[in-house]
Amino acid sequence: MKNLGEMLLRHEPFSEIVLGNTALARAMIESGTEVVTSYPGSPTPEIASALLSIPGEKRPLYFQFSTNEKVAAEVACGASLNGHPSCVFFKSVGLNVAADSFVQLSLLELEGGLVAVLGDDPGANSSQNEQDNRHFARMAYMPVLEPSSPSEAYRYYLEAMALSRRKKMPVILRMTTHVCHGKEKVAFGAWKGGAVSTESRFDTSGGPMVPLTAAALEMKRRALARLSLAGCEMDSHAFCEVRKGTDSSRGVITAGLPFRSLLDVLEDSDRTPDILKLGVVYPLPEKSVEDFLRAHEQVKILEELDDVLEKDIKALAFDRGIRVAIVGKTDDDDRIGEYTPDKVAEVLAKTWPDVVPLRGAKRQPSLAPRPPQMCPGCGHRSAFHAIRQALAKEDITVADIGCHTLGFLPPYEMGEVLLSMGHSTGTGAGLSLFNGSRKVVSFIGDSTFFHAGLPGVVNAVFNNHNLTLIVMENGTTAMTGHQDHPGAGRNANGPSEAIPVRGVLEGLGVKSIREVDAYSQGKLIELVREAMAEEGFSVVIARHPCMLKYTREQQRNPDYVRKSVEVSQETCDRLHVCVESFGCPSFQRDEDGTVTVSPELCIGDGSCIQTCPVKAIGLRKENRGGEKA
Ligand SMILES: Cc1ncc(C[n+]2csc(CCOP(=O)(O)OP(=O)(O)O)c2C)c(N)n1
Repeated sequence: MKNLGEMLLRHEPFSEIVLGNTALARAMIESGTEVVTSYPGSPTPEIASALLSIPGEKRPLYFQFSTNEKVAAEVACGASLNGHPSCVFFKSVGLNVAADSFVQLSLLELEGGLVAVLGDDPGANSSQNEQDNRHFARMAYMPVLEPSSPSEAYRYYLEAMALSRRKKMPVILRMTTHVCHGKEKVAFGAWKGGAVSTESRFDTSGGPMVPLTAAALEMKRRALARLSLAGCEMDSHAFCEVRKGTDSSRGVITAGLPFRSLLDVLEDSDRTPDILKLGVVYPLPEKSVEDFLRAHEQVKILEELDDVLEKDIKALAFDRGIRVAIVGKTDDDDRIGEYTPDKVAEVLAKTWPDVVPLRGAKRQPSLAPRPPQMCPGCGHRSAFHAIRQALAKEDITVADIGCHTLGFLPPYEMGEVLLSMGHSTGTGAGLSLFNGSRKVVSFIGDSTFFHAGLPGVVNAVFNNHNLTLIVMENGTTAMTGHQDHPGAGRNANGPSEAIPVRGVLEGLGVKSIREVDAYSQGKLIELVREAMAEEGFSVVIARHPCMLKYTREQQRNPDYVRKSVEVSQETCDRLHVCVESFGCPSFQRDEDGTVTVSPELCIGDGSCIQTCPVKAIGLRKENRGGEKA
């Protein structure tokens, strides 16, 4: 695909091989979605990259990265109330942050419609848990469509937006990692083009919008009525597809990725059950499910993560007196991990061993697993290497979420507990209570600081907690692909006023603030020691730009010359601080203890030079005298 932005704006129908996330971006444009908001998190950021690949002046919708998922949901809600078809998207655990506002959305008259695209992450590929957001749908009275492929993601988004606009209710499109990142040839429709309307359609005459006691109940009644109507509308062939197998006594009810994996598993089987593939997973399409149950003697519910469909289907069978054997999860293992073909084969074999063909050994990944690690030149590495030297062995360290979570791994081993984005100040504060002998140090990244870190800081000031917070400031949201945050001086649409971390801390009443470039390791050690020696709440800002981002930007310059350090073999006395304590992956230790530098990995930042006790590391001769990164 030559130019993603141009492709997304094509007027005539076309087919293209695209990611599920790219298919969604086109669906947003085709459906006339006018406002899209998000907070970055895997598996969804490529939706934003696709939309942002369209130059701002040509982009037919407004997009923003909000400060967190709750604000993103609120901005999309406000835009929809004003008549603009809106979409908010974020990752699975983002819904926990958004929840307070999110659960209210169905109580409103969303004039323009609102689709919430949720990127669930079975297998916890890049999340702190595997949470199944179908549970939230029940609490929030929102229908959930669940595509199993990029083509379906495209089609279901269009359906979700149409339903949402018709009924003025929010609709969830539940994506999962492989559907977001899978590629498929998708047949797209036409797009007429068109400008965003500036007419304000905010109007409260359609019913109450402020849920004060009696109104809250009336609003709930309206939400429930809409949900059940939407459920009936979606109980159709468009979302409930039956595939005939060779064994008509048995059936499988499934949805999403498990459906695709099931097809893969059954490819070589000669005893294949019928399949009911659900595109709508909440509310349960009762008529389609009932018909399927009545037509079979045994039905297996094949669903990833929790037993959401299973519970609903068993209840339906009981209520309607259907005589059928329903088998869902057989053990806790069935609730864990992604339903890849291997996993589906394993799960299905526990119920129907004869249906699952004998598969050879599990497909092995072609690459050996490698632990994640910080990039060469990462300021977080310098910071951890230094801070480790400032801490006593018994001190307690609290991790937060971001690239700096990798400080948990050897050789730094810092950050001993982790809950969620922005938790570290609060959790650290709790750990500091009745704790006279062990100092507490919490870490937080700058995007996280703005996202959910501020209330913890306010609490630490308000309640005089005794801990040191280290803000690992690299100027970007590095872990999810370098999205701008409020401190970056840019937003998704261009330059914006940077909100300085230090200024915010001062404004929040923090009295003890120190800051230093994370590459100045000696100074950082000194500042952390000073901060920890104080009673009360102290903050150290360890700042260095994300070097992956910086290097990528530099490489766009045709005059860019890649630099590298080298190890003087005459001076090196094999203390191995560079490989064992500093741990930059550019250093390689041979079996005889010789250390060399891989020039393909090294970026010549020189942050390692100071770590060598015998000064054996230096810039390569040809790079000396040049500008330092
Ligand atoms: C509630 C929630 N939203 C989004 C994410 C995805 N996510 C993981 S780390 C991160 C931000 C990291 O940025 P920052 O705090 O600046 O640390 P850095 O990676 O730059 O070191 C995000 C958005 C998440 N884990 N949880």
